[in-house]
Amino acid sequence: MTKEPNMGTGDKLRRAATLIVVLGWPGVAGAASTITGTINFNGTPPALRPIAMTAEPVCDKKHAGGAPNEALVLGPGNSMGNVMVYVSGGLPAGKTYPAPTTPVTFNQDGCVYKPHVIGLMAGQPTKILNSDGILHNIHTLPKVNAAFNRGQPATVKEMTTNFPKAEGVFQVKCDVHPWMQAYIGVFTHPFFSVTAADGKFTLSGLDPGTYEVTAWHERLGVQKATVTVAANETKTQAFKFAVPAR
Ligand SMILES: [Cu+2]
Repeated sequence: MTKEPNMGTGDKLRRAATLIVVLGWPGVAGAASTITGTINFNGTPPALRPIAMTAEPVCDKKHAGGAPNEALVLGPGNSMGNVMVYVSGGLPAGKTYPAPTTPVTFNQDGCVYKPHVIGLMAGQPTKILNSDGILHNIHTLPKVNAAFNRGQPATVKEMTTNFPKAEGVFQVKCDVHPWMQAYIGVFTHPFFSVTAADGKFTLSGLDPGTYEVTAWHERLGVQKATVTVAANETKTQAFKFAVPAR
């Protein structure tokens, strides 16, 4: 047994600092690589009709001219929104990533789920809001996690749940309003990103390594790429989706 003789706090701190410099700080130093890029639609996009909500006047009133169909959201140059981009392979074995305690929130507003595509971490609290003042029924259709199927009457503004297990993207629907659909992906790591209409995604804080990156779209399927990043490097990876040939 060794005892440190007469080691003051300052000495201990200096020694600890030296050890950190020498040994590195596992899990922090080195995890500074980034994969970024843009998702685009290739070809002539189909015209999607707005969603008719006349069956629910409260919601219909919130959408002058009909609610946009979010199954295909395009930006300038046919950049694509609502694509879930995530690391699907290659993370360091045994490394774990704590789930945030900050809840992910999704709202039912104008009989539309906001956001339409949601990425969250396993165990992360999830808040379900009802801004419509009418009955909705949230019904998740997972394969791994337990299904959540609960009515949310006008009086209940907020419910909370969580999805304890990692699972690829699954659908959420409303049993009252058949046009209401959203999609949830549950991850055990924070390397996922849902594109806005500008199609841009960023996966940052990665260790150097070779990763499989998946881009998922509700109608146009899945694209995969293999991307290698060195320490502190940023690599760009584009994805293009098209309507599959018949
Ligand atoms: Cu509803």
